[in-house]
Amino acid sequence: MMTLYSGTTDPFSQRCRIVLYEKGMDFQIIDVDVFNKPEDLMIMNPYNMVPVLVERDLVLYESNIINEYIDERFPHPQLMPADPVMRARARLFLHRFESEMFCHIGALESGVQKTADKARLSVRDSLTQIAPIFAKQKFMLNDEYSMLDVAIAPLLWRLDYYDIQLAKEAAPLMKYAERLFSRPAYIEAMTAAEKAMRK
Ligand SMILES: N[C@@H](CCC(=O)N[C@@H](CS)C(=O)NCC(=O)O)C(=O)O
Repeated sequence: MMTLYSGTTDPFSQRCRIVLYEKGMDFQIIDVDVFNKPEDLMIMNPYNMVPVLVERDLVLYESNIINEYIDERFPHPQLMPADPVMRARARLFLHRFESEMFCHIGALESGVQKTADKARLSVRDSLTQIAPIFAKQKFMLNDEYSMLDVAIAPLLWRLDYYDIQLAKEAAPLMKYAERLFSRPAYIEAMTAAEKAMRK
């Protein structure tokens, strides 16, 4: 059975919880207090961060790497596209999410006003840029739910929590976000602390 070491408010861990619930197989989740990390976390992940996935002698870290492994190990429903061209496009999107948006999570959570304000503007601009996609299609890659939707959902959930305000042009993005938030696996994968982030 797979075991996920997961932070209860951590957007990266939430990504992995979503995939585990989408797959509907047996797994165990161990909640990690990121302010009081267990000593063995450093042994499992040299960066001493969550999420970490353990399955027998396999130990993985990095949310997107964990999620691709779960997707290949339990192929139904498949979250990475089967077609190599679409798969490559999906990986490029995942890379861009990290370098344009998720790289700002630390700053948004830093409690340092100036740093957080700069991060808010960058995230807002990146999200505004992708908003028009949803006037044409249901999900990030096409009309099918995919790993890209999993990867971005935790950030969309935290927009109010991070005090990121989007302009009116981003309305299609928020409609899309509601579609993601209403999925049964999304709801099941949320911790109590995450539920409390958004009214
Ligand atoms: N790129 C990593 C990021 C993981 C990450 O930032 N984890 C944070 C979550 S709060 C963490 O464990 N921080 C603990 C620390 O920095 O001490 C991923 O995708 O898994």
